Amino acid sequence: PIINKSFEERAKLATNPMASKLFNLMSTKKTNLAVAADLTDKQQLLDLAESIGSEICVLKTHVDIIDNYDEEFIKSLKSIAIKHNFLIFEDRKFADIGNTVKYQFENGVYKISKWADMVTVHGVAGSSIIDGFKSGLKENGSGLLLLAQMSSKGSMCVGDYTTQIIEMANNNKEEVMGLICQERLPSMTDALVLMTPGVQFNSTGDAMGQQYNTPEYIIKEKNTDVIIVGRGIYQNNDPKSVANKYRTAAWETYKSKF
Ligand code: 5FU
Repeated sequence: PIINKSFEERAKLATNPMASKLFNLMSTKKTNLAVAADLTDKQQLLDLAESIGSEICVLKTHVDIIDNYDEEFIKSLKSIAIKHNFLIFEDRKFADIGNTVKYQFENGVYKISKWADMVTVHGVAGSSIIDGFKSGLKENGSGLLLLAQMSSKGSMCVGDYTTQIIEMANNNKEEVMGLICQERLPSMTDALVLMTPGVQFNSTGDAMGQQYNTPEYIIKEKNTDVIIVGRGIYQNNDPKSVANKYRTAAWETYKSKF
């Protein structure tokens, strides 16, 4: 059986600085809810961040879906993140060779390395992709989240591939802060933060392959650390109060494991 350690204890085991920061933040703020803020208008996204900021540990962005993006948006988001004490996660899903992802991380319109506390990375190109992040990660002590599994129907991140991604994480302890996964597997160490998308109370999926589980099922039965909720929160007409419901469900389930 898996013996659970608290987020506070795991902050001390973490080898990436952002993993340690996130474990401590969850422990003190008492929330393991991340919100996927998939809005295409910058003001709507900032309004959402302001309204739910007190409930979350992490706000996840897809910066390239914002129609009216500008650098002011990042400044505003940063100040809301500081005010409400949450981290910013850009779900870029980098997947190219090391030399290219270095440019994609540090350059271009978004200059993600300047503001993201964490970013997602696919391991399909092999572990040398991590070399492309080394300089950029040092700018802010940020962390990588490797995609070990996906929530979507027919995902090919399964089996031996998943096993090799976990190995990649264990072999790159300074850069990798955690995994995106659907379940805790025995080889996933306590130093890694396990984050799970595909979470909603009242739906089992969408028309484009997304599959949902409840917060309780993910935290208790699948034993991961953080739930990532998108449409379940931002499409509700009272995002703040529904965010509080997800927060409470995820936090109470986490606490019930001790
Ligand atoms: F890595 C993954 C994954 O396996 N499934 C996901 O759904 C990432 N996601 C992201 O989580 C996806 O890009 C969305 O931003 C979010 C889920 O949003 P939803 O509205 O809760 O379905």
